[in-house]
Amino acid sequence: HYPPVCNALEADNGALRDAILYHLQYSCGSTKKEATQGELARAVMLAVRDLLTERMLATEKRYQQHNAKRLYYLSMEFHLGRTLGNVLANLGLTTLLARTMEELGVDLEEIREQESDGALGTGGLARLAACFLDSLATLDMPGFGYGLKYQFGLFRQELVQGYQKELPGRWDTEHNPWLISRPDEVFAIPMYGRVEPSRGRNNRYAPVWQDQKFVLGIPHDMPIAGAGGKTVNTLRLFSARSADAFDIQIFTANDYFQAIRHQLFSESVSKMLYPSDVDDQSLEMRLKQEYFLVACTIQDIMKKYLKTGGEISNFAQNTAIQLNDTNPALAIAELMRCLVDEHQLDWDNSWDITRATCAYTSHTLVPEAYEKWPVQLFEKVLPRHLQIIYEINHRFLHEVRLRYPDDENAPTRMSLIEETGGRQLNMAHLAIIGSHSVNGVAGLHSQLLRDNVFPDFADMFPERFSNKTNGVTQRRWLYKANPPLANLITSAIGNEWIIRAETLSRLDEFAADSQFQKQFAETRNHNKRSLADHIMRVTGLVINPDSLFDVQIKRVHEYKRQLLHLLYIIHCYRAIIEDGEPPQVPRTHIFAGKAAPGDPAAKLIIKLINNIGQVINRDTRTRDMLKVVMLPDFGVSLAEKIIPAADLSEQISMAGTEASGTGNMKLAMNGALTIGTRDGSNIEIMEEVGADNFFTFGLDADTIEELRTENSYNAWDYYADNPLIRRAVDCLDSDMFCQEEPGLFRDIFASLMYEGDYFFHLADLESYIDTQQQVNELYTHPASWRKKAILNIARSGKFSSDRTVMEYAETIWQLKPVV
Ligand code: 26M
Repeated sequence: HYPPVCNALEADNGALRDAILYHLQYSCGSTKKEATQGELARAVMLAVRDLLTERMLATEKRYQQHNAKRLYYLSMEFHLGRTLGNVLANLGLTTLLARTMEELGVDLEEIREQESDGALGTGGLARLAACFLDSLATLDMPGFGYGLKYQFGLFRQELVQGYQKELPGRWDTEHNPWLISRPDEVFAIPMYGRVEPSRGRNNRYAPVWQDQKFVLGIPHDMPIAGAGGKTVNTLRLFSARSADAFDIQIFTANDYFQAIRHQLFSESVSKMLYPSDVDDQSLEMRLKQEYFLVACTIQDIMKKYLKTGGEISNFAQNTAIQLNDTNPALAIAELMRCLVDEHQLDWDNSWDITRATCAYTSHTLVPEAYEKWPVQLFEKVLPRHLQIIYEINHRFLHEVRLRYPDDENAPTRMSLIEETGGRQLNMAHLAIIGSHSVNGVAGLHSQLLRDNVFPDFADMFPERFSNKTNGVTQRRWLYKANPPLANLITSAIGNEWIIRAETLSRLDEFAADSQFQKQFAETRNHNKRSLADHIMRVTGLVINPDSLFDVQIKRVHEYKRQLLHLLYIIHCYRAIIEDGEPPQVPRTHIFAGKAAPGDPAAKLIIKLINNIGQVINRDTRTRDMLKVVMLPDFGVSLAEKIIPAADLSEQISMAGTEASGTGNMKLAMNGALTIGTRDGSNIEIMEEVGADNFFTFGLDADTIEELRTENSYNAWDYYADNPLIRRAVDCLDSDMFCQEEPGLFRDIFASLMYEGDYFFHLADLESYIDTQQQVNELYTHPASWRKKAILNIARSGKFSSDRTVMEYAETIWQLKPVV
């Protein structure tokens, strides 16, 4: 069973209080009387951090004693959210701290609200990485995150007159109490320069990379505590510093401005997170960032490995590197450079080691998301790495020709270098060739990777390809985010589910129990009231807490089809005002999500959500039957507020576009019912919870593929055949929702009707409306609804990231718990 942690502290109440007061005085230079909320929060976090630091050191010692194999999870993004509440939950300190703060006369909730989200990421890939770190530590596995310490993480979103406005995020990386900076462990990272051929030892060809510029990488460690608090791993984030700042000479050399300029140039490398889903102009900076992460990481791994007495030849037996999408795929070239140039290993040995070490996960089916680097740019920044990539390619294409002698196009299709449209490096090809494992993140996604995206590679290396369906940590997303429900679950089945999510299945027998249902409904009502209060505070809008809460919370992107949801809302609105047909149940539609700053289509969708809300919310004819809310600044903390209050989870991407989805899992785990297409992990959620307990609709991926190849989707057919569809879509051509800015949404109308609509909205709209009708129907039978909701929780065990991480550990990393 889940151990009640930190028993010692529980007994020794005074210790935590003393530690907080100590830090208030000596770390914040303040007193209890004078301290601001911010200073109190800092003192609390530092006191808690001390507990983590002890465990972190003990954990490292344990790993060294066991000479344990280590996993390095390389990711350009980690979306951590707040840390304090999560640490308290995992260490079992929540009650003790609450009591301590009460004694000190401080409101713990206010202190917790002081912490801002660590949002060093844009979307699902970044949050998945954070869930994996939680699971690795909980499973006592030596798994370490490696990323960048951006000065500016993801932008903060405000809504100004319904438009997204981007502001700097609030996460303070400079004075962050969780981060332990280690300036003494600095790494020097070379870039630019040129390669000179020369003869090394034994007359061996030994190219020399010369005249490089150096950027320094400083590591900062964030302790990652697992449940129970026995294991505390780290997330290591690098920040960039100028090499010259450490070289006093340049400042005394009378070239002050030159020195400062060089400093700015270097430090810009970790300045900000690029919203990855946008083609931007700053390609060169992005390339430097990706390389900087990879180079710091490989140096660090190698240094640690050698320091603990490891032999280079055994490197892969002791080290696993997981590449979180292609962003860190350069690790393959950098590891080769390190082995060949710095450790003078021969090529074949180096290549075997590299491939045995690295593994690659793809997270998308969006074609634009597959990274390609212009060869020219690459050559300028990383001349030695380009040579290495040419050599890898040369040898690989030789294999391809031997293997497919009759397929003369195979080498062109599979090459690392694309010759069409300007020479470009294909990073996915590098990742596949240089890894022993390639995986997708849900069953359908992995199949589509094999069949459609990388068919040549799947044919040549079938054993490399596998599926690892995503998961989420139930500790943050249920235990911490939803205490009323978590307590109810524990009172029914005990608390083992916190570390063994599959035991949630014990709830199955409570699904029809009227007493349990009643208590479940109470938790839901409580959460819905809290969310209604929050909505009131943030937007000024009064919503009906007894209405059905219908939520769509995720990045705003055309493929996720927020527009489909909006067309349904418009349909409902017109049915009320024109047909006098109020819906069977009152609904509140709750949206939240950010658009990429460089994605005008997504930004216009945000404006449309807000305008539809404006019009509908103040139309007295809808009374409290229909409301539309958009909450600003979606992120982990807002998700933690919305998810526990959701009745219905919208997962309506066009089939074949959402790699997996993880919000769908969080919502199901909290007892929301899903309305979803047969896409990503929706398919597996439906399999687990049962088709009776899931609302599915729309075309499947095969049918969509067919329509596309036959070129037979025609939006006008659906428009002509169904007057309700026409009535809804026509609103976008009119100024119904943009009286003040006439014609504002005509581009959306055009994208749906004239431009072939890549996302086939209208093909699924009728089926979606019908299914929403079934949702209403069911909601009028509370007992049936609750039973299905409880069954969703009971059968969500598969979607714990503990399960996912165990699968990676067994089949890709060969990683074992170290206890
Ligand atoms: C890039 C350029 C232009 C347009 C879009 C992109 C782009 C799209 C997706 C870039 C990156 C993208 O994916 C990153 C990501 O977060 N993917 C998500 O990963 C999650 C974890 O595996 C999955 O659950 C989500 O389905 C997937 O979208």
